[in-house]
Amino acid sequence: HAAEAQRTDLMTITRHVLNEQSRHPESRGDFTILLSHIVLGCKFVAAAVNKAGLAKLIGLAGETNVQGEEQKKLDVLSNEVFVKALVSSGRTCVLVSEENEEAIFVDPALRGKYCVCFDPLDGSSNIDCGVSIGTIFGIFTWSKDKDNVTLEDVLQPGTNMLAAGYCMYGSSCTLVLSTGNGVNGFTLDPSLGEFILTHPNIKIPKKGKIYSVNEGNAKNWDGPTAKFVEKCKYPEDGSPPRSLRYIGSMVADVHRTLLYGGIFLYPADQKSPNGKLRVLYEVFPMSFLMEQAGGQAFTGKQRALELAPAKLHDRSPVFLGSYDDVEEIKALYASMS
Ligand code: AHM
Ligand code: MG
Repeated sequence: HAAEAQRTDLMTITRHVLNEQSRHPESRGDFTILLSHIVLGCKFVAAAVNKAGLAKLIGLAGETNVQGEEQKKLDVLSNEVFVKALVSSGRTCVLVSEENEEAIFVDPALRGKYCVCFDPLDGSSNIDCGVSIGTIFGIFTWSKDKDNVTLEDVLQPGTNMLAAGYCMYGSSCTLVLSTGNGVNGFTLDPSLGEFILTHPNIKIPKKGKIYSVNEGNAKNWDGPTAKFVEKCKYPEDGSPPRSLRYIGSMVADVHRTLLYGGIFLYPADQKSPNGKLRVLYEVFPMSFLMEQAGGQAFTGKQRALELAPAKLHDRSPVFLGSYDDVEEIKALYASMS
């Protein structure tokens, strides 16, 4: 039986990206090289996460990051690995990391055209209890050349993004990637050390049965968000109520939303008028992936990818997921505000 036979023709992530690039005859393989360095970072973090308890890597490193939260040692380590891998690829010019207040400008001798925004280890409150965490990244290109690299090269609207993805360190390690031509998922085969295409051409269901939000913030929500969640629980059209799933790790919550359908929301509230999630390395990459998979991403005011961040660590509310579910929240914002 063909399906049961040992698979011998392996579609690794590198092979997949090379195939995609062959559609662009002018390409010189720079993106493939960049991606292989991102993949190296993901493999390192996957290995570190797996042995975190054993290696006594968990726990506080005694540092505080940009948002004033205590940083875990694994965050520091992951950030260092990604920064070094990206710089040494020779294909990047500016890096924006959640863990660094300032952008990192790559030494001119090592510069290439890509600008990478990333959260090396998102969902860090979940590290110590072994719940899924992830890396998120979004990629732009410089607007001029290596002698004229400025912050403006990364403060671009999300519609300019070239590629985005995340790697989830869960019960398996899965890397989901879009280079603007659909979304594909790759699972790390630990025996090979390679990401193998396991989820080709991911499309999010048009409508879902799950909503995903931190309901503990409900008392501070605005009208449309509160109304939406009430309708999830007490549907007005006779449909069954929706299930609530919330991990508190954006990568895991978005991954489930992508595969099963539904909606993930991190709305504004009275305490955080811009929500919690950061535009450049959380909202943009996930919105890009959702749109590429046939879903939508909305901020409460506009298409999320059309935001133009003014600062590196700007935040925005976000509602993303199945097309019809996001339509519903858009209609509520249109009629109630
Ligand atoms: P972090 O970057 O400090 O880890 O915070 C981002 C995480 C997301 O993964 C997740 O969606 C969100 O914070 C959960 O926040 P909350 O605990 O407020 O629900
Ligand atoms: Mg984080």
